Amino acid sequence: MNAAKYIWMNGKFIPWDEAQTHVLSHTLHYGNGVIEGTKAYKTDKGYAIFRLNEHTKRLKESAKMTHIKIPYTIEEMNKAQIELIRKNEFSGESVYIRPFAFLGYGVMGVYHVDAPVETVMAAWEWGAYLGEEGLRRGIRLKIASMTRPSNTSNMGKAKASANYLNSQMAKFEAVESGYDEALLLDDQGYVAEASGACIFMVRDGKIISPPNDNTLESITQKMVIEMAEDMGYEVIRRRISREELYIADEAFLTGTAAEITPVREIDARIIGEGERGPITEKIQSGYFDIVFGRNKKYEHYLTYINA
Ligand code: PPE
Repeated sequence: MNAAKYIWMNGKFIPWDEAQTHVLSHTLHYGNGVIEGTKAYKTDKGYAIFRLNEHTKRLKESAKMTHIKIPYTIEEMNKAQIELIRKNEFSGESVYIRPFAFLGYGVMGVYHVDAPVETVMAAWEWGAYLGEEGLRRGIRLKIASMTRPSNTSNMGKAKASANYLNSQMAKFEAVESGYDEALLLDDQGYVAEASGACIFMVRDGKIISPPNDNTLESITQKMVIEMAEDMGYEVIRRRISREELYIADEAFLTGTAAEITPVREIDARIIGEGERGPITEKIQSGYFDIVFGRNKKYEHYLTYINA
């Protein structure tokens, strides 16, 4: 990964290499940690963080769900992220921000509430999540043999570290099988989400994405829906089964890291023409216009770090 200069840890900026934790940290053993993934883009007016407050709020909400008491307010954490981008003096087109909270050292055993809470904001330059070529040509998806954990056994709306074991196993299976990314079904067999992104399909000019019944409440998904409706498309939230995806005209993934990544193949079925579809292309360029500050209408979603 691309190291940066500073990391914000428990209220202070410290050199990147000094942001350390004990090997007996609670989260390393039992997996209760919460993360965010936020992105800053280099606009004409300097770096701007996209939908900062919503990401920070979701971190707080994930922590509430998994019962981690983050001792900082949303405002304090927003400020830390703005300062983090300034202090690190990045130069790339975009910067990924990873705010997170985990349980530190001092308590062993599953009962977690007495473990100390560590709060961290880190940022680094991270290129295209599924590759530059994936953004242009589309990626190949494999439906994983494992499903998303059901709502009776996990909390899919918490962006909790523990949920990423499921994502990791699915991703590993997909990559081992020669695909780029994994798509997970829910425990009822309906399409849920990819290992680290949401999914949309296009059929007969309509844009369709599953409800968040068994997925993260994705901020990029919300952005795409608002933008697509403004462009005049009909957007439908409803359950999708796997065979319907196979015959979609277009499909694409959405996420902070994945941005808008076209899907050209799913389980050896070519989607549409096997390339980035025309509606996908419009959504993708519309999204980049928003995050790079080229669309005034959505500028309220940007927090300029030099403002
Ligand atoms: N579902 C999952 C499981 C997920 O991890 C993400 C984001 C999304 C949906 C999309 O959410 P949003 O970013 O709010 O639109 N995945 C993050 C982590 C990726 C990683 O590998 O790390 C991200 O995109 O930042």
